[in-house]
Amino acid sequence: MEFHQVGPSITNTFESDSLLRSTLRRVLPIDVFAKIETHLKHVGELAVTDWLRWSREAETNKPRLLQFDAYGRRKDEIVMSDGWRHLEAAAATEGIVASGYSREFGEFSRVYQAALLYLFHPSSAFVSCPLAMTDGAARAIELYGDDALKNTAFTHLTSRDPSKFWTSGQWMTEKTGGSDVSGTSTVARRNGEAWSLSGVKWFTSATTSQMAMLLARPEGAEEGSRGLSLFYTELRDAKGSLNNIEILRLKEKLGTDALPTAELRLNGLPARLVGGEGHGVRKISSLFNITRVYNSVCSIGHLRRALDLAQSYSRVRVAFGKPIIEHPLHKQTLDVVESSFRRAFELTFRVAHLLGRDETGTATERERLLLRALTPISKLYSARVCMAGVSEVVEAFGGVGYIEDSGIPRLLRDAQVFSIWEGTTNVLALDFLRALDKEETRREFIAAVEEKFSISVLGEAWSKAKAILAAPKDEAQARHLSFLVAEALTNAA
Ligand code: MFK
Repeated sequence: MEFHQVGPSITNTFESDSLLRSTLRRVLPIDVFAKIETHLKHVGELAVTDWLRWSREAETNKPRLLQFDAYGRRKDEIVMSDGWRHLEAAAATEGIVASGYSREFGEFSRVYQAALLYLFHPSSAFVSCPLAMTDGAARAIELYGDDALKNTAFTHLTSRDPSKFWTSGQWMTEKTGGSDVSGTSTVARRNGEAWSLSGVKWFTSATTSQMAMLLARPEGAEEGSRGLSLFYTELRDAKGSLNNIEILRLKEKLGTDALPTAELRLNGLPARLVGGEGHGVRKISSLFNITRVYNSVCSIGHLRRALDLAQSYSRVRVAFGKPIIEHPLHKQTLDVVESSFRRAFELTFRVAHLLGRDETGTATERERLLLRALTPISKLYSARVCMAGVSEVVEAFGGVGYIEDSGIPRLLRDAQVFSIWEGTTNVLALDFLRALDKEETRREFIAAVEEKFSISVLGEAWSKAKAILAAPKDEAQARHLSFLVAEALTNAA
């Protein structure tokens, strides 16, 4: 009889994830763990049943842009799959954004949320991307919004009711500025209290959202990022038509196929100023610091899924007379990926906890500094670990890993986005230097790290990092330094 290889299988991703469970048990008070355990089990089951089915459907039925109706009228409608809509609704129901704001578990709320997102992301077809921006927008409104925005937009963004839940875009990237946002050329014109914005937004990944936060330069404002202001806009009017927005095209991307990423032209888009004029980059950093935490959580969730598949496959695939997991070299190869995954996991959950402490006013000054400095480190490190690990997983499947309908190539294409989305590795490494700009801050950072970790655990990587931190600032070392810090802080993982 002809031989057919059995494929990999995955089961409830909460129950099968001993690292997630042990980390939550260690970090959370017993009563908090007891309260969330049932929910996480439920979510872990959805991740291998309904969500997995819907995400496959969303990835197969990619978004389509219908620019014109049959009579040539412009309509600029993005048609999304049922799978995508189900996943967005599920995200609301399970409180993936809301859990970060109800704060029922105080300083542990972001840890709980990170666990939810980690389980959701790999079966979400990147609905996790609009959720990241939604959460970031909620945070920016919490910090800078007026009462009207807090009572409307914020309530929608943090709703658990799918019929009320809104997602938000974060429209920052323009042709003139991807990493260098100071080059933003969208112009804001004032008419009394009202503003209208005109320009082209080059990457907008939540074009089906109800609202967006974006940067624009008020007429006459100074050059550079300080002259930019932060704005809030609603994409559609009361009749559901786009508010002076043209969708120019959907991007053809390397991966993240289910996600509608578009180029937009704003022709006098009505908008509201958030937090007063100027210092737009500083204000929108409250948003992208959240999306960077999401990026880290999604990276480790993504790699966990890839590893689960490779480990499962290694138990059912037989070569040279035994399952390939019993071949020491194959086992060692997967173990190396598993161990780098554990490091990235440890760092990401640490940052999530610091974020929760900061937002609930329980963080010390040193912890606030650690949060600021480790957010870019966790983001750049988890992205790189994910990309390298998924590449190894593709190889662990041999030829099948190179074949589309195994689902494995998609994992690799999608992983590549993590080091670009919300800032490249180099931009993040430089952000780490920005966070430690002053000599005094660098000394405080070293003290904060040594207060939390024993020197023997931090090891040689920490000694090397400290030597670089003590020397005059050298941008060319930023990346090397960032990886040394990540390695030192995760030695115990
Ligand atoms: C999921 C799939 C997605 C689908 C495909 C997506 C493909 C990719 C699409 C994208 O375009 S993602 C890219 C998104 N873009 C970014 O993440 C921006 C990357 N660039 C940076 O992060 C730059 O470092 C930055 C724009 C912040 C540089 O801006 P500036 O204005 O030249 O920096 P400057 O002058 O140092 O900082 C201005 C202010 O912001 C300062 O505050 P003050 O006004 O009080 O002095 C900084 O301290 C503050 N700031 C900057 N970064 C900060 C921050 N504050 C807190 N946290 C930070 N991280």
